[in-house]
Amino acid sequence: IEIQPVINKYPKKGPIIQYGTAGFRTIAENLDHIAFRMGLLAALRSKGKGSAAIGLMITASHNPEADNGVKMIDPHGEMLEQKWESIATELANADDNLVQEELNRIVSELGIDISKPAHVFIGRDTRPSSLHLSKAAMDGVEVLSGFVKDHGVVTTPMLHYYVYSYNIGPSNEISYRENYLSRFTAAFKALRKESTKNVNYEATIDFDGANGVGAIAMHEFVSRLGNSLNVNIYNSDTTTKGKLNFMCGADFVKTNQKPPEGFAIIPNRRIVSVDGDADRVIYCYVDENGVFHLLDGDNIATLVAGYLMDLVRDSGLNLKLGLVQTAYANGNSTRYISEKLRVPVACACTGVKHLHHKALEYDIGVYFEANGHGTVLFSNNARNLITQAAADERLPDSKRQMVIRLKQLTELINSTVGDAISDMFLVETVLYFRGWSIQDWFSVYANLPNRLSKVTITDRNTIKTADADRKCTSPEGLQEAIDKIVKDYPSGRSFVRPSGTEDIVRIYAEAESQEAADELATRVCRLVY
Ligand code: NG1
Ligand code: ZN
Repeated sequence: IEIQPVINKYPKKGPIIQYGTAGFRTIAENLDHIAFRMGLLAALRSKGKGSAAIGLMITASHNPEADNGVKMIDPHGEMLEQKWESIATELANADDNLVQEELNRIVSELGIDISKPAHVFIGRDTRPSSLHLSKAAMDGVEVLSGFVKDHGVVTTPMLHYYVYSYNIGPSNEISYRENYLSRFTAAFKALRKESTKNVNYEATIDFDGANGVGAIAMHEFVSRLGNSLNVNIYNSDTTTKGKLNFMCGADFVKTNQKPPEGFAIIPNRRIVSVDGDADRVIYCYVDENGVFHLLDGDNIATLVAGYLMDLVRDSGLNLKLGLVQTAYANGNSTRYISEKLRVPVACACTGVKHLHHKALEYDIGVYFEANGHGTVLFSNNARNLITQAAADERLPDSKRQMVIRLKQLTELINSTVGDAISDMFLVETVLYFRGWSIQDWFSVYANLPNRLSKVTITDRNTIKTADADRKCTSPEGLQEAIDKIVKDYPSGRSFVRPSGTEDIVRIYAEAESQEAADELATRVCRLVY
């Protein structure tokens, strides 16, 4: 295949770039050649995977509007296999005249039959640069004679779900979009048919769409929800330049510990914020005294895992349930869920692929990052047991009802990847059955005050970690120095790690007061400089 003329259309630009936790991510101007080359690579991956569909998502998620990114989705709708991350990095950084050679090398080393058809699904967020980058990606696929299905503007989890749907079986008549929207609304409505003691629960939320694709998707959901949930959609301006993720959205709310701007806040009303590609969700509210309260991924994880634990127990099914968190999970959430609710907790390295992997070890694996990215996985064993029990007429009614609820929850959850909207439906469902207001949910445990800081150093890769990011193994002596400082703070905890998505080092600290957490973070930051 002679593709040099097309390669030359997308000359390499910018500094060396790595396929990080969330794919390639940088300022949009430097991504043309990356998008094109990822098109090439996705085509090869599809050919090597028996022509299964591979996804390419153009997004920079919660990052500023001027950034963009490219992320590859594997056949089951999961993140790209680790080994391919370095293949992607090499291809992305190859000089223009060496790209062809690099492709040949990948083909021969991996024994890919390039005569096989390739299928690549492409999706993009609402960023002004996304359309152009998605076209570059399509060019890459097509130059290797692959078939492109352009899904246009979609949330990241929608594209993951489409890839998965295509690859699990014969695609049905209705469109991917309709299939996605109707599956989750149907499950949500079915769960609402059961009456509950929903004493404090009110079925109204204010939705903050971050002025991104989440707002578009939510509009489509709302037209199907009927009166099962009243969703007021705000921050849904996806066309005015500069508005995406600006002063709103899940990352803004979580990082600044402030409610989103863009609409009038009603005391004690649940506010649901998603990020720029709608794979993260954060809840918050402002109480009658004007005090802001955050309910982040840890609160969602404990809410969901605690509820699923009850359902498993009440249904009598023998299923092993566990929660996977990262080092960024608030220490009090871990204590609450493991000591009070007796749910086993595991800690994984930062980045959902690590959490996802760990969660596969359970029959029901709940995983969430504190920033609101997560989902629930059900093993095949769990799905089979639940389906069998749901059809078992000898089960007493009380148990059977819980089994059926579990089954409906398996349909409500997008297990391919964290999905802000599916997660929101899940939270709303649990609150509904618990009969809880957002204050009830908030008062279950109190987060330890914390601070997440960042510093820029010459080479962040000099910092190496172990024990799921909780211990620093390099540079020598750093961990001992951190330990020594942490001793000064009751309930103190702090760790540092190089970011996988930005050229910075992150410093996390928690302690009994905000002042103490801030001071601890500052002192550890000084060690890193
Ligand atoms: P990095 O930049 O590696 O810390 C951030 C988030 C991750 C994950 C990725 C992907 C924090 C502290 N880190 O990773 O949890 O979501 O982005 O988006 O929130
Ligand atoms: Zn995101």
